[in-house]
Amino acid sequence: MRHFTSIRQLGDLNKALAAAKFVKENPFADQSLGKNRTLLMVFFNNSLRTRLSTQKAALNLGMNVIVLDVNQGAWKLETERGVIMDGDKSEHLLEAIPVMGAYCDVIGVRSFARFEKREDDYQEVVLNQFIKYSGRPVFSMEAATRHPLQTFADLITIEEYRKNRRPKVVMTWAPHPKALPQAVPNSFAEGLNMTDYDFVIANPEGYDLDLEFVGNAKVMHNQNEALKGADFVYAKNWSVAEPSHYGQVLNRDMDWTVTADKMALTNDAFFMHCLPVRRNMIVSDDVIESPRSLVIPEAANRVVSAQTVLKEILKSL
Ligand code: AN0
Ligand code: CP
Repeated sequence: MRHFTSIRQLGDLNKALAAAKFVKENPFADQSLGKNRTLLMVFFNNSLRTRLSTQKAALNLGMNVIVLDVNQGAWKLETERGVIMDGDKSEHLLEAIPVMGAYCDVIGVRSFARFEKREDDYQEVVLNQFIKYSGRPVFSMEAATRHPLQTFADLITIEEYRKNRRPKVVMTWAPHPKALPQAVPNSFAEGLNMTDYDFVIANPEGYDLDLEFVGNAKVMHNQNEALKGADFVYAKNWSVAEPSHYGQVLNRDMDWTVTADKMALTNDAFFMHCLPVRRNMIVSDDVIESPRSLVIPEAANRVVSAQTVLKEILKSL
């Protein structure tokens, strides 16, 4: 594997889960693989988990790590070609990317949806420029439409906790005060479509995800119905995906918050969320603090997912 921008690039999911299990049980088995190799992590947006877990994963593989927060201390970057640069942006991404590539062997990029033009977001303009101009393997640390390292960690977590071969997994929309990208739910749906689990997406009318990601999932607009018999409840907010209201917040219905009453409808389900989460908007205090909440082991598995992917990329160098 050279670039990693979608969970589909893992290929055979069972093999990838087995590789992840090996990495989790033997975190220092490949300490020489990354010797004298440098990872550059470029953040256009904030991060806690991705920043720390990916750095830890790289250190476990013996790599050196450089982190660049583009909005803190670097030059403001223009991303559009053809613009007369007479504004506040001092440097163009088209120079900055190959320069970054000159200082490292592998690049991780976090660049969220900007909600300016849906086309630009859904064509992953920024991430693809890194692939085209850096000359290095590039992996996504959450881009405009996908968050594959998160999805891989989610799939590893479900694999560890599932009690039956075909668990019912319900991804439910939940309210949030600000517009959030569709990257996490798109990517989770893409990943669940690689399994044969019973996969249901629950969201209010107007919040359906792009069909490219929904795949074979059953989409329901009644959360209570969807939750019945669930083994895993995966909560997430996202803004409107459809072109006519792209990136807007049309619904803040607190009846979609995942509470103990909602969890009582399930088959004693585990609760999952990628974090960061707003308590008592997305999920109530008692649910996230309950013994059925997997949010901490799920976050811990981010090291495993990043290390498994980085290991494959290093092997391709
Ligand atoms: C981001 C999102 O929803 O995509 C990152 C999640 C990993 N969340 C926020 O911006 C709060
Ligand atoms: N889940 C996740 O990617 O968290 P961060 O935004 O803190 O990296």
